[in-house]
Amino acid sequence: MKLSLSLLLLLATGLHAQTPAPKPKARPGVNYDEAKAGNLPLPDLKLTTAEEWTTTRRPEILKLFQDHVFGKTPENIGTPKFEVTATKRDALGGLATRKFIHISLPDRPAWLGMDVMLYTPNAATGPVPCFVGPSFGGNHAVSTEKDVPLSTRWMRESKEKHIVDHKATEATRGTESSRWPLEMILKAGFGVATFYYGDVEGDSADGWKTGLRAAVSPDGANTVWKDGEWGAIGAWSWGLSRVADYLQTEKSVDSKHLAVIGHSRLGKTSLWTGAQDEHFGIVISNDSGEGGAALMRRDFGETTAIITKAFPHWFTSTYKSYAGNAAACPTDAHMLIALAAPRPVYIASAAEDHWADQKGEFLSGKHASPVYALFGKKGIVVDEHPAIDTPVGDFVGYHNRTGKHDVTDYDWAQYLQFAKRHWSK
Ligand code: GTR
Repeated sequence: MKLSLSLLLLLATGLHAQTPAPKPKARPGVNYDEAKAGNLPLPDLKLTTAEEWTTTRRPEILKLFQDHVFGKTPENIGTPKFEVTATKRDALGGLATRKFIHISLPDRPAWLGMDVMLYTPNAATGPVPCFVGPSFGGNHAVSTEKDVPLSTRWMRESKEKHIVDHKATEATRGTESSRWPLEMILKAGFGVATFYYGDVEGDSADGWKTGLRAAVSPDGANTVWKDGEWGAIGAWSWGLSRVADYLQTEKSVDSKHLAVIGHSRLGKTSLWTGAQDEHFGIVISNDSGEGGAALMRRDFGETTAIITKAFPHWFTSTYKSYAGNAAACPTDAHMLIALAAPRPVYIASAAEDHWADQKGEFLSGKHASPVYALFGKKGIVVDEHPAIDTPVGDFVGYHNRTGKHDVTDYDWAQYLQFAKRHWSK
């Protein structure tokens, strides 16, 4: 008894805070030395008043991200059509109602559309707040329910994930379920709407040719992408916004309380979605790293040069001109975070995920915080990168969780708490 009491005390006084930070594994050509990360001045947010921010500065910064990073989402894409294709009232052993919604563009038949899977808790007495996020593996990978249709779309080849000849197999069922703890989310009183990001377009250099971007471009698969035109992240973001559109019509969901969430490349997508679409009242970036929450002016882990070489299709073509020359780019990640303001935004890192530059992810939230102050809201008020497993911040939340690049129950526990805190105000 004595022992467990003192253990409890130790925990309460911050045993976690003493967890030593894991060391990064050396990688040729990649800097993991904090002393060499550099300290370039960030582009000035040029803050005056909340009103001026909303009417002038925010639109200016949004345009900078369109021109230099993600590209502009075309305005003439057409009106989406929403069809509820299946409803199951006793999903997950009676815990939830599960719906599938097919979203298509009748004027753009070359695009095959996207299949959204929506779970809402049956215990709810009214419309519920809802997390909206794309998945890497498809609805059948998010859910463990055997009657979820297996995605038939192109997927990135992966032995480990049982993707064979670029197709999902039965063995891929549930493989992403640890990242989507449905029971935990539903029991907390939230809904979940998700879809396979590859429904919008495949995540490969040529994915756009058979996806949304070719289908909506007059030149189709012959399009030559010009500077400032959208990349794959822009297309995936467009998909997220169409889910938000559908949810405006969904009675079981409180459409005023939607949180956009994404991990890694989909965390970059989540931030860009939150920046463009104010239907999302909370924006969550899980381990989004370079091109997401990590400051590009820091040379630590992945850099602009590395990401634009490996994944040029994610961004607008201009972005690669900042490879090795981040200082010339008129944006940095603190501005991407600030585009969510005054809406709450949460940034998560993982202690072993040095590739994503945890400190750079923290600093973007920290340096976005003055925008929240304009609105009389507190962002991140601590100055130092917090200890592992120590969430900080009010309207800008941040934590650096024990473990690797992933989404875990710990991450979700913080997101659920964060959403409850802000939405019960
Ligand atoms: C990596 C990429 C990261 C991150 C990650 C992911 O290969 O370098 O920027 O996006 O993929 O999405 O899993």
